[in-house]
Formats: sequence, C-alpha cells, structure tokens
Amino acid sequence: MNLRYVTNSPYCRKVAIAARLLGLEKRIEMLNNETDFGDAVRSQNPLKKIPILITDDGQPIYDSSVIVLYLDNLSDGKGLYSKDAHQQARVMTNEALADGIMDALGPLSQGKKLFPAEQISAPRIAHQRSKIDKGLAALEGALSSSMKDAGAIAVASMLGYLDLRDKQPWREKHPNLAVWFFAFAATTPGFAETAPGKL
Ligand SMILES: N[C@@H](CCC(=O)N[C@@H](CS)C(=O)NCC(=O)O)C(=O)O
Repeated sequence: MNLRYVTNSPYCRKVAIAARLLGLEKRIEMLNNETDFGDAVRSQNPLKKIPILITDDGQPIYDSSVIVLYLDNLSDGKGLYSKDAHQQARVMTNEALADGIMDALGPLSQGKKLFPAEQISAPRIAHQRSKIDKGLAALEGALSSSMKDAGAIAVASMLGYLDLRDKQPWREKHPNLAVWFFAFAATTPGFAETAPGKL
C-alpha cells in the first residue's frame, strides 16, 4: 500500500498513528510531496485532498476516516472501533468532532497559504473559531485515559495540530482534555514518532 501525505497534516498523522497501533506501518510505503497539488497520486482523489491510500490492488481510498477504518479491517480485528453499536457511535462521533475542528482550523492556517489573507474575512474567522471552541468544550471530559481508539487518535492528532498552528491557550479552558492529551502522548509511541516534521 502507498500513503500520499504531507508532513504536518493532522489527517495524515491520524492514519500514521492508527497504522502503528495496528502494527501495519511496515506494509505502507509513505509517499511525500509537499508542494505539487497536481501530483499523480493526489490526483486520484478528485477533491485533491490528502491523505490518500492506494491499496495493494490499486484502489484509491480517502478520506482519513475511511483509511483508518480500512486499516482496522485489515488488522484482524485489533479494534480501533468498538463492536458495540453505541460505543462505536461514540468513538466515531469523537473522530468526527476532531476532524471537524481540524476542518475549522484549516481556513485559519492552511487557508492563508491557498488564498490571499484579505480574502479571509473577520466574520469567517469568528465562525471558524466558534467551531473550534465549542468542539473542544464538547470533548472536555469525553475521553478516558485508557482510550486508544479511532476517536482518541483523531483527537490527539487534532490537539497536536492546534499546538502547531493555533496560538490560543486551549489548555486553560479545557484542563481535563489537557490531562488526557498529556497521558495519550506519553503512552502512545506512535504519537511522538509522527510529530510535525517527523513523518
Ligand atoms: N476530510 C479530509 C480532509 C483532508 C484535508 O483537508 N487535507 C488537507 C491537507 S492537511 C488538504 O489536502 N488540503 C488541500 C485542499 O483542501 O485542497 C480527511 O479527513 O482526509
């Protein structure tokens, strides 16, 4: 399998952490291209977004959540998703929330690269900022220390990205989330291995 990625992408980090927790990282060839939005691999996603995984039989898979689920299914049920319907929905909702916060942060950080700063209006910034603040508030207390599921991976990747790109002091407002994040980072070797600049 090939994974097309860029170094600081939190969505790519999600996939990379999941692959490590599932013991699949050696089966994935990592293909980096930081600059070319039209490269041959990325172009297999019509949305031109990464990560994109190309399976051994050449099938392109995106987005990051679908890739994580695909890897989970390949891994003989080590299980980043609970089999219990309610618990699985909880895991996937945490993942969706973390992805949504990353999506909201995108126009505030990556957006500046893609579009001139003056095209990012103050109301748009406030709209995006509110999603980030409310999303973090919803996650406060939603995670337990032992969690290493797809939701936890996404939340940790998102918080790592906030620390990289956003200058807001989120830990003061969300102390339980801060404690959870510290424990996840300390007990998940794949987290340090996939830190910004390391992938
Ligand atoms: N929902 C997608 C989001 C992926 C995404 O936004 N990736 C960014 C890089 S971090 C990207 O490719 N942006 C380029 C674009 O939006 O055109 C996922 O979970 O994979």
